[in-house]
Amino acid sequence: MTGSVARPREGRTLVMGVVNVTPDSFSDGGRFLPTDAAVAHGLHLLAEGADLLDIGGESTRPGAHRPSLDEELDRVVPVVAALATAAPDAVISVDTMRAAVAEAAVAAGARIVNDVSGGLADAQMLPLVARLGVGYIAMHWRGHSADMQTRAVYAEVVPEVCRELATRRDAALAAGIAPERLILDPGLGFAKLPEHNWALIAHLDQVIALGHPVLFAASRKGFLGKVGRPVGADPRPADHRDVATAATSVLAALAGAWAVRVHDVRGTRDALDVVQASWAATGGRPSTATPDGTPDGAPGVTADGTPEGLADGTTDTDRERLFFHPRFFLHGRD
Ligand code: PMM
Repeated sequence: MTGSVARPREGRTLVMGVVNVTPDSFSDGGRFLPTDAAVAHGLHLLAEGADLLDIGGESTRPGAHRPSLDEELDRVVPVVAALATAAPDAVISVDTMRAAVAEAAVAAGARIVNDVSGGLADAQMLPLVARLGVGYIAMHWRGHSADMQTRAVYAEVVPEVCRELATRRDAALAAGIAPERLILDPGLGFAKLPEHNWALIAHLDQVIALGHPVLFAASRKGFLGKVGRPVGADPRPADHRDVATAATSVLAALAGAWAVRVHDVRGTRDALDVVQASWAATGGRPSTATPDGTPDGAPGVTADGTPEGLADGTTDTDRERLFFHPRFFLHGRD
C-alpha cells in the first residue's frame, strides 16, 4: 500500500466463499463436482460466516481448457438453485464468462455475475447484466486460461492493469450497468507473474481509485505457494496456502477492499476480525454520516460488523440496497 492506510467508509470487508463445481480447479478440483457436495460446501461456508458465495463451473487455472456450455450449465445451475432454496438469505454470485450461464443462474437465484473476462469473452454479457439489473464483477483479463500466461507482459503493471480495467468499467457503464452495481477486480494470477501480483497488492489503492468497490482474490494462488520459499524449492501445495492468503486478505482490507474471495472462510473471518478490532480501538466503525455530518440514510453496521438490516425480516429489496448501496461500498482514505 502506498500512502496512508485506508478502510471501507462503512462496515467491514466482506468475505466471498468459493464453491468450485469443477473437476480441475487448482486447489479443490473434483471435490465439489457432485451437486450435493457443492451445496453442502456452500452451506458450510455460510455457516462459517461467508457474506457471499461464488459458484463457478469453469476452472480458470493457467492452462485450463473450457467446458462446453452444457457442461457448465449442468454444473452450476442446480447448485445455485439448491443453495438459493436452502439459504434464501444467501447472496449468490455466479462465476462465469458466458451470458447464457449468467442468465440461467440469475433465474435460479444468483444476484451477482462474476465475469473474470470483464465482458470480453461474450459480447452478450454486458447488455444481459444491464437488463437483469444484478451486480457485476468485472475482472482484469487478457485472454482465456489455455495461454493467458503468455500475455503476462507489462512495462508498468499497475497503471496498465488500471487502464485496461477502466476500459472494462467504461464498457459496463456504457452498456447500462448501474454504477453502484459494478465491482472491479485486478485479476491476480490472470496473465500475471508473481511480481505483477505483488505490485498490484502493494498498490491496490490505485485500483480502488477507479471509483468502484474492489474484489480481491488471491486465495491459494500459485504466487502464495512461492512466497518465503528458497529459489528452486517446491512451492507450498495449494491447501497449505491459507495462512498466506489470510495475510493478503488483511492487506486488502487495510487498503479498503470491498470483499475478498477465499476458499478458507473461517480463517479469513478470523483475520478480518483482527482488522475490525484494531479499527474499533481507534474509534469504532466510521460514521455513516455525510462529510458535513448529517445522516444520509445509508445502511450502517452493527457492533459485530454485520450490515444493519440483514437480520430476519429484511426484504429482498432491502438486502439489495444494503449490498449495493453506493455509500455502503464507497471506499476512501481517512
Ligand atoms: N480467480 C479464480 C476464479 N474466479 N473471480 C474473480 N473475480 N477474481 C479472481 O481472481 C478469480 C475468480 C481462480 O481461482 P479458483 O480456481 O480458486 O476459483
